[in-house]
Amino acid sequence: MSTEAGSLSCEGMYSKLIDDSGVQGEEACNARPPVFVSPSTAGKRLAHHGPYRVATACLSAFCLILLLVLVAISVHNKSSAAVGMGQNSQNSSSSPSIQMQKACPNVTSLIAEQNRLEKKNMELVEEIDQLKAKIEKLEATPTPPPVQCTEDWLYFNGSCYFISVFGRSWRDSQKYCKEKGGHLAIIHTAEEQTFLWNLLPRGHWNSYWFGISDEKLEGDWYWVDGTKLVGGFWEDGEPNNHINEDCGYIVKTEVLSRVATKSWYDAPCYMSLPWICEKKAESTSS
Ligand SMILES: [Ca+2]
Ligand SMILES: [Ca+2]
Repeated sequence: MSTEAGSLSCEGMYSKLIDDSGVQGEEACNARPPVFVSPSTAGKRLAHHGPYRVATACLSAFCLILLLVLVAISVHNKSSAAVGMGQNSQNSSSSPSIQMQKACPNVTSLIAEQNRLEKKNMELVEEIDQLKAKIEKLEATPTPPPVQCTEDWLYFNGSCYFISVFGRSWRDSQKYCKEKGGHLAIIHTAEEQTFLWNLLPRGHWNSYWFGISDEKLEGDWYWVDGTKLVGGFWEDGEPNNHINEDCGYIVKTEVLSRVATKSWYDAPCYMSLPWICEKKAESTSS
């Protein structure tokens, strides 16, 4: 009985020693007489110390969780910073090269365009110089006064020409032209010959006196201004003086193969033919 009572006393005491120092357990059990602690008293003591323990445990757990959260945030921030720095460093290292790669084609095309524009500019400068030289040459050349022809007279290269629609003898034709201030046409160039030829209408044998004759000496053809004929635009086989033909005329037929530079014939001067007058074009300033 005494042993069981001692055990019970020690159990009650151990319950008490949970709150007190554990060192005192054995000594108290051996040195002091066993003291009975009622369950109500022990419950009061436990109720008195329990909330502190729970609060301490909760506070510790909370602190631990908070510490873990802080550590996690710190680690995350460091990782993000490291990644950001890595990206920045990568961007900073790759951006110039990428930009260079993108910029290089543009630079090449710009250089090519610049070269093209410089070449074009040189051509334009050269053209401007040529135009300036032409302008200086034109300004140095005296401008002929403007000329005009009276009604029914047509202008070509400083002369006015009249083509009649009725016929007269060669001599009367020359008289008509002199009365108008001119003479029968004197034709020195192929251009002048072609100009007059183009004015003439086509016909079976359309014939027009012009200012040439060999009345003074057969075979020696002279213009009405007294100058000797050089060359001429005779048809093949003309002049042939076939029936004492001493005056020259131009023929334009309907044969399209005929040409202006082979259209002169000689005929008797008394024949009645239309004629071509020529006179110097008048200046409008006079
Ligand atoms: Ca003749
Ligand atoms: Ca003839």
